[in-house]
Amino acid sequence: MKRILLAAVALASVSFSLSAQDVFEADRARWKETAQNTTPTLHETIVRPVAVVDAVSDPAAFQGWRYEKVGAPDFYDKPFSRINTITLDFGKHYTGYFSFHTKTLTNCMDAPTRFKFMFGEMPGEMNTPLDPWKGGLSRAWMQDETVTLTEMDQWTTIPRRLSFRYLTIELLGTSSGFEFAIDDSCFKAVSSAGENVVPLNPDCPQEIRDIARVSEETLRECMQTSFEDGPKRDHRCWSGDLYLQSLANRYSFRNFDLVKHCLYLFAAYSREDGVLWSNMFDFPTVHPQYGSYCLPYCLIWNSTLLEYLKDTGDYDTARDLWKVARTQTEHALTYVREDGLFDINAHPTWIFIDWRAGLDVNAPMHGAMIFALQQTYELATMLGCTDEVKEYPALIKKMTKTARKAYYDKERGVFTSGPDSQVSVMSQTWMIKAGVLNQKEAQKAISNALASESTVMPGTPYGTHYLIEAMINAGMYDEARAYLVEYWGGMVRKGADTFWEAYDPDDDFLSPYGFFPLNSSCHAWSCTPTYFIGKYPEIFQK
Ligand code: RAM
Repeated sequence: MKRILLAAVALASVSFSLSAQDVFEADRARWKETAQNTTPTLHETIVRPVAVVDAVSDPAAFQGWRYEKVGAPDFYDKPFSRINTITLDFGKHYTGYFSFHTKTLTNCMDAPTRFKFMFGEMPGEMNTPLDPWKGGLSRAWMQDETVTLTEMDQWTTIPRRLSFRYLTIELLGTSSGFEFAIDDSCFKAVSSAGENVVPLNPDCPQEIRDIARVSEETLRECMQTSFEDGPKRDHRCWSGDLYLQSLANRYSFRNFDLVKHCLYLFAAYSREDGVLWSNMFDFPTVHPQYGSYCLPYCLIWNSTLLEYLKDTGDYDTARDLWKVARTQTEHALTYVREDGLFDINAHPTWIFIDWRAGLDVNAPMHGAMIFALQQTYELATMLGCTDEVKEYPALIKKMTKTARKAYYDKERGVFTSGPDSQVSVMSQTWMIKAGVLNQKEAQKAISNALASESTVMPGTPYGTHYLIEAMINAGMYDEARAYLVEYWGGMVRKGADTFWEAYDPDDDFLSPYGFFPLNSSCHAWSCTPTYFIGKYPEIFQK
């Protein structure tokens, strides 16, 4: 990952020096203002713990741990030195700010009092020793905080925004001859989502309702001042996640201003050559993660703009941002060879398709490029500016032909990818999304890929989203429903309140970062059952 990012930084600096001029100079101030003006207000809700729980080590539980309720949270008048350590369950996932109040019970404090707070989304994350640190990302993402009070009888707020369901409070040190209580605690939960305005059919089965509810919770928690990828880790808007969130938003909160806000964030702060960064933060002030450039994410931004236009009919925005969309495909076309093959090595870049280790991205990226050309052409058609992209239809044809020639194994009825002819689900799904196969061939490709033990499976709900979509495109409706119920329903059965960033039904400890407690367990790209269930009621709600 680090190496990839360094390569991306190198590429970024090359492009900066090549493009002497800022291609969007005339637009940036206006775009920034629009991004600013569409920043949503966060709704605040005060919540309190609903139970005291005990951790139970249980090999049958997800990641080996579960919580058992042991009582009500009635510790507020008890001397905390006698409690010492307590775990509170807030009943569901929340994102926001934690405050607690201390009260002197007897005598007075003679030295500071120190606590350790550990906030977590999952029982396994809460109960796995974190040190010595083995994770591939910063240790500081973990939500353990040491707080030292030099005074009692006041409210204290932990400054950092938290994302959790469970909280363990441990007393690390206090003075003798004095007693105090934590006599109140509260959590200010924040989200910009509002209410779900798209109900399910009254006769929708319970297993689908459960999946829809968890999807909606996931999206709600990720809807902050931008569509964040995960409120626990990253705290920013990634273009790939944004696309899927915008689809799920259509069938739930229908907060299209937030989509507009995010589209403008990316546009306003794009690189000087007009290429989009992969992710954006909007606090404390708006900024991209400079150096993080991800080619498929640039392209998928075009699809988000197209879907936004279809949802809202906001032609002004689409016209305003059209040149950004065009820049993304034009830039990506510099990777396409004369013979129509997408060459991932044309320039150093990060091609993210799924977090599954070892996934070969040649074929999926080729499919993603064809799809991007189709979507950008569709956008141009809606905007009446196809003259600017008149070569795209011929290019799509050429790349489709090349896709079949270079990647389709007709004998086996699957796409293969890379020097080892790898068969992966992602190769099939992106080629099907790009329309490279007819329905019958698409059905065969998916069935063949899924039937083989050696097929590289997606390791995330992000990749799995595209598999469900490919199944629907291929007319495999029963299979799509069964897979969705098995995969997302599997998380629900394992105790999910919100859907997880990484999930493999056969490996509860899978992590893209080498250490599962780092995983985000409320992750934007996992919320798309809402989209499928809402868009295809005849498949999913019957
Ligand atoms: C991780 C996050 C995010 C994703 C990127 C590629 O940092 O999971 O959601 O979009 O990877």
